[in-house]
Formats: sequence, structure tokens, C-alpha cells
Amino acid sequence: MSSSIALASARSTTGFGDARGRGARDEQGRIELLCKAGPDGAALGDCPFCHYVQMVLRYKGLRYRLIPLTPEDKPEWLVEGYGGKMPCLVHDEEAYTDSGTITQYLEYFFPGEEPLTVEDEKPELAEEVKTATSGVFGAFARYMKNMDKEQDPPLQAALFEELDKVDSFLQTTKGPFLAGERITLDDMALAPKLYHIKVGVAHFKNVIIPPSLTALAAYMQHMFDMDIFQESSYPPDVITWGWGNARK
Ligand SMILES: N[C@@H](CCC(=O)N[C@@H](CS)C(=O)NCC(=O)O)C(=O)O
Repeated sequence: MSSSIALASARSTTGFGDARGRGARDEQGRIELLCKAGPDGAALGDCPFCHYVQMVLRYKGLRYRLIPLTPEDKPEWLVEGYGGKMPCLVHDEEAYTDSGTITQYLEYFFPGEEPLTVEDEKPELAEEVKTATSGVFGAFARYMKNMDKEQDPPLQAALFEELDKVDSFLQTTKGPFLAGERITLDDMALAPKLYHIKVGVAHFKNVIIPPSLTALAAYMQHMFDMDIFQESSYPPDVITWGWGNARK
């Protein structure tokens, strides 16, 4: 089995098979989410992509079994069939990897009253959200992984530039969410990354996100206060453990 999306596409031209509309109630309790384990090897680890998927599952009110795994504990089918990638969602005897694919799948099979995207109604806005947010995590990861002190200032500047982009964008849409008044998948994808940034740069670089980015600060507070964020989250020291390993 090459990739989960290819598998799903093979079953139907709609991309995710034909079972849409069976309703969440039929499916509850039959969803499993395999994700990175934390320092104790058993509790939830520091994965913003898993955090994202969990926020979507909880937003939709779907029950699921969370299965944190160390690299050694990954089942053979995951390693052999899916390159060991996590998060991995298992539903109806099919597995799906990549948080973007997983959340599209959930949105397709378990649609709510309002869509979690604005792509259909406001494609330009959807594009603007992507442009404003897509560079954030890469810039953060490059800064975090850098061990050469001389390279820190430009890498920090690059990250702050990306955060500034998000701040400016939030000023135009007026919040509380990226696309305005309605939460979208982009919010649930971004907030866990902002959590990593907040904790990671303070711990490893001794800097804080510039307080002048007031729209971003308000956005972060709003997202971090949401029940679905907190219920899917892990403590800050799990983040510093994870990035400590990535910096070795
Ligand atoms: N692009 C992927 C990234 C997933 C990813 O990087 N997962 C990492 C942690 S953040 C992971 O689970 N690593 C542990 C492992 O694979 O054993 C997605 O969106 O799902």
C-alpha cells in the first residue's frame, strides 16, 4: 500500500469512498489515532500535527482512541505500509497519514452544520490565509534546529517576519479566527504550531514573541483558551523534551 490517499482515491472518484453521510453516530468509537508518545513512552507526545487532528476530532464530537507510540512500538503495518508516519488515523479498516489528508477526510465524512473551510465560498480568502500562515512552522523549525549562534539573528528575524505576516493578516480579518468569525481547519492547524513557538523560543533562545504583534497575541490567547485546544494538548515540558531531542 503506497499512500493512504491513493488507497482512498482508488475506491471512488470522490476521493474518500462512498460512505459519506452515514453520520457520525454510526462511526463513533471506531476511530483510532496513532501518534508520537512523550518522554515516558506512554502519554501523548509533542506533535503539533497530532494536536491539530485531535482538535478537529473533538470539534466534531467524534470519539476516538488515542494510541501514543514510541518509534520502537510502531506496528509493522504502519512501518511497512505507511513509512511509519504519524499521526495516522485508522477508520473503517483504512489508515490515513498526514494531518492535512486526515482532516480533509474527517471533514468529508463527518461534515458539521458549517464547513471548516472557506474554500468553496471565499476561495480568495482561503488563499490569503494559506499565504499568511504557510511559512511559520518552517521558519520556526530552522531557527530551533540551528546550533550556530551567529546564524541565530537572521533565523530569528525570518521567524518574526512570518509571525508579523500572520499578525497583519489577523488585523485585516479582525478575528477572532483567521478567516474572521468562523473557525476553520487553518486555525486548528496553526494554533498547535504557535504553542510550540511560544514555548520553544522562550526555552531554547531566551526570546519571546514580539509583544508588538498584538493581533497575534490576542489570537493565540483565544485559541489556547479553547477547550478543544486544551483537551488535545500536552504540557510545555513535553515540547522542550521534543525539541531538545531534535537539536541533538
Ligand atoms: N506533514 C506531517 C508531519 C508529521 C510529523 O512530523 N510527525 C512527527 C512529530 S511532529 C512524528 O510523529 N514523529 C514521530 C515518529 O514518526 O515516530 C503531517 O502533517 O502529519
